[in-house]
Amino acid sequence: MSTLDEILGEAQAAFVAVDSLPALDQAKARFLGKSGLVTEQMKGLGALAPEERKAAGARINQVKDQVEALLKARREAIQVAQLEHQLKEESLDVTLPGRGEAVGGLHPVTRTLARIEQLFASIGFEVADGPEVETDFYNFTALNIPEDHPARAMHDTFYVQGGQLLRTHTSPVQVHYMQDHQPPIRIIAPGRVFRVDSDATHSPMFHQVEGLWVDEQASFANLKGVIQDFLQRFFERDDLRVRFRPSFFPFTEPSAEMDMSWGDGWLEIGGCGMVHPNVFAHVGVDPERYQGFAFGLGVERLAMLRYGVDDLRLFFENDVRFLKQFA
Ligand code: 2U9
Repeated sequence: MSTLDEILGEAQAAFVAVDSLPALDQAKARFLGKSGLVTEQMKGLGALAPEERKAAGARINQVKDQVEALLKARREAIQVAQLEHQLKEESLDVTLPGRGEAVGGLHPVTRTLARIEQLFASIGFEVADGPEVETDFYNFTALNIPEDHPARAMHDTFYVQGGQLLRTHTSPVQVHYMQDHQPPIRIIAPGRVFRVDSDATHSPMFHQVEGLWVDEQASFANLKGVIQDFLQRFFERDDLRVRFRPSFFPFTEPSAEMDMSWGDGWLEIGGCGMVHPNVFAHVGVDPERYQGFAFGLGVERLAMLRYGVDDLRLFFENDVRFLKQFA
């Protein structure tokens, strides 16, 4: 009898000593397994006298039931402890402060384009756009650029398969527009342009905004007024002045470089001129009835001057330390 009591005590101690279900199963085998301590007691019954067997068997079964009850209780206790541990590990403190929203911002070139569009819209210009992959006709021929002009060469223009090219200016937009619309025309054409050129002051992709005004009367004086109004408002300087220097472009005649006053000196800011009659002829506008002026501005250049950026490449490197200054 004392052996059975010892076995019960040992089982109790063994079950309390483990804290995982696999370890508990191992402990169970020591008592209830094929050669476990309780099972061995059962096997020993055969050696007893027949009259003793019944009472001894009943006693062993009683201990076996008690061992199983201890086992069940311990199993439940381990499961409860494991669940509590898991809940604690996975707990979520809903009172902690949030991480905050990472707010993006517009690229400085995008902001500059929006500002340009808004200022021209306020004086009646519509915004027009067109394809970036163009044909030779829209990018060159219609603009009176001769066959042997260097701009057409492979070292200046990106040609793509099928003989098309990446537009080198936004002028093709105005060509399309004049084919589709009758004067009066007042549009700006902002967008990306592409040239085989890359150094500190040239990027193979940059942005231009060109303007076109076609009507029965549209003079060089009107052109200068539009440009001066735009630049004064863009740079928020009422005293900003504009001067024209004679120049040459195939698509305008006469043509001029545009400078604006900047501190004590002058800065070149774009080009302009009266639309060449050959250009009108290519798009079916009567040059005897209509006249027009056109201009072109570099968007990155305007952005650099407005924000005080000294290297063009900063706009295209996507360094967030640079970009977040404009957010
Ligand atoms: C049509 C007729 C005429 C657009 C013009 C310029 C002069 C010019 C440069 C400014 C800086 C390009 O980005 S830049 O390097 N542009 O100097 N652009 S006149 O003339 C046109 C356009 C379309 C149908």
